[in-house]
Amino acid sequence: MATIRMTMAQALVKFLDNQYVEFDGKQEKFVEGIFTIFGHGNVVGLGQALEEGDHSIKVHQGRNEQGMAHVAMGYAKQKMRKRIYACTSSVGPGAANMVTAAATATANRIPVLFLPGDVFATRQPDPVLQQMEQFHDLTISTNDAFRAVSKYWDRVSRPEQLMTAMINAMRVLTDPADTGAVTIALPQDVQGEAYDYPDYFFQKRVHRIERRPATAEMIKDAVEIISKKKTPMLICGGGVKYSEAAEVFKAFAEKFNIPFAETQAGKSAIVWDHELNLGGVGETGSLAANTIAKKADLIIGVGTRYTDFTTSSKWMYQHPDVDFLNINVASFDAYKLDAVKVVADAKVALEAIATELEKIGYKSEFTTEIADAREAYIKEIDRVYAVEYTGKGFVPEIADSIDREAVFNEFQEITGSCLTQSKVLGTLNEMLNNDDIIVGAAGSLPGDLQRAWRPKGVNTYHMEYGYSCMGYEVSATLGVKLAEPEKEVYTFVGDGSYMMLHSELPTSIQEKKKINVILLDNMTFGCINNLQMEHGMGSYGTEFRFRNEATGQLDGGFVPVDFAMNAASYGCKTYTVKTIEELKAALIDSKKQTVSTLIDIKVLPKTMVHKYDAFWRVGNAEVAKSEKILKETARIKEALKIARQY
Ligand SMILES: Cc1ncc(C[n+]2csc(CCOP(=O)(O)OP(=O)(O)O)c2C)c(N)n1
Repeated sequence: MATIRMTMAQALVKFLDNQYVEFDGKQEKFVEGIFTIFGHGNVVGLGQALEEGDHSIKVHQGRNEQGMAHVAMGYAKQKMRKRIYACTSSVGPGAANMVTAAATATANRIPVLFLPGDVFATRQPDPVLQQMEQFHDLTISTNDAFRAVSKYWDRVSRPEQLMTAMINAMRVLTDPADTGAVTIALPQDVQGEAYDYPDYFFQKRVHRIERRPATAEMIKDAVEIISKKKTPMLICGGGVKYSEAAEVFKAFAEKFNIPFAETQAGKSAIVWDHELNLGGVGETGSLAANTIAKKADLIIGVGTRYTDFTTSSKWMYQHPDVDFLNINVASFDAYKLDAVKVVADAKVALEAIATELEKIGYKSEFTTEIADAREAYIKEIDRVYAVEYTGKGFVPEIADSIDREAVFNEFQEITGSCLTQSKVLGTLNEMLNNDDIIVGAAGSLPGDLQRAWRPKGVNTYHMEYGYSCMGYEVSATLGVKLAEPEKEVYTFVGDGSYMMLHSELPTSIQEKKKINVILLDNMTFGCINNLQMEHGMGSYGTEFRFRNEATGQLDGGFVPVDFAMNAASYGCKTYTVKTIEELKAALIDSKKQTVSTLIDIKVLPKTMVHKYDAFWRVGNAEVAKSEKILKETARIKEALKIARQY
């Protein structure tokens, strides 16, 4: 047996460089590169191996470990899970910083390889800098926190363990049903230890991403349930994108006259103006999708996790005889909502079901309902996209009953802007090019965008809404840009999320990869402010206000921030926008730039797109001094009578 003597870290790099995936006969290199922030836990081990060369793994420098892992996730998500980045950190805080990102990757089923440095396997110099020391168990390090958020977790305490660890890492990363965060903890001493690795460990490995077929029985069950139904509705989930099944999904919908709604992950698999496309569904659903959803007697969920936003906390699907048919490569998801299950790849399953349905000449019994719903929804989006602040008597789009005029006046005085969020989004939707990509994750924007954004190009809507992690937005946009360098990529981010984390904006300058940040500054954690006020609370702890010496509370004036100045300091071209004309001019100019740009748009709080006959279950107080809160709690209890229980 031929062997190669190298350190564990050198073997890891050589192995990663030889991994490929094959999907529909097409082979691609799997590991594009590695993001790193070096520290004593990885620099002289993995860092040395990377420096030595002899590999084609691109090495990037991050600014914050969570931020760089968001880049990695944005990249893999935009690459439809066919290519990844790894992320390496030092021991301790560097590793801990990546835990949130690992959870985000796992919740969204996106492959990211985490390689945190770890404390000494020998324990001889303990406690090393950044070692926690749990008195009751010395086998625990910070990296054990990844166990809770990883789909596969391992620690390489001896150099030869690397082989099983990495084979299993690849198994999970390339498995469409099981993928997510994979963590391989690398003790800092072991990284530099030598071993005679068998040369076959480094052979080119091609991991086939299989299209799992459905069994004949599953297809029979699916056809049987569909054939009994008159008004079915499809849900296009993220699985449609990852399986590259959009064309087959569209043909299926057309052939059997079945309208389809979208989840956040599935949106833009098919462009908005397809005549059967109802837009987003659920708590943040569109008028069309939420109207049809209530009348649907069968929900055919394709590649969806059925989060509470998609089901409106299991309240949305109200037809008395509604059933669910789930087509999903993961049996975990297929089993949700007591569905008829097709545990299979979306594309091959839809093709097989279509063949059988055609034989029996199936068609839904929808006549004009789909076109009517779409017409009303298009008119409604046109309306909200045109809403302007009219001063006294202005009815905010959100939470009609809440009078915020005093706040609006105060906001206007400080910022000089009375732009509404919905009109800003309308202008952006009109002005961005068809293949420009938008990226988002948390705040009011994902909801507004799912209700009203009209994607004109395929896979141009990139939303992380499985974990809705504030701080994903800007950094993931760099990942999307790395995945699609020819396209303009736009972050849609609130001021709260921007302030939480935008660490890889300077990295975009360093890498000379232009990204565009569209920042909507309402000086508020806006969506949470809406949430509390809609549920009977006051505005409490969610606006960015100075501490008021008189009251001792955070109810002083707004705390303004000049975000344009902030981004300019990194080298971005920036703009501050207070009118629609300024927004249009900034967008036109930003397209001409070669460096990253940031447009700081001051928008009135509470001028988002409101919800469309939806419900979201939150745990409201059953005991409260406020009558309003008790009324809301009663409303929730009433709504729960309709919600399905599992
Ligand atoms: C890391 C993280 N912390 C907290 C939350 C809870 N949360 C969701 S949205 C939000 C406020 C977002 O505010 P901003 O970015 O200003 O957007 P807006 O709602 O005003 O549009 C908060 C605190 C979260 N999703 N992620």
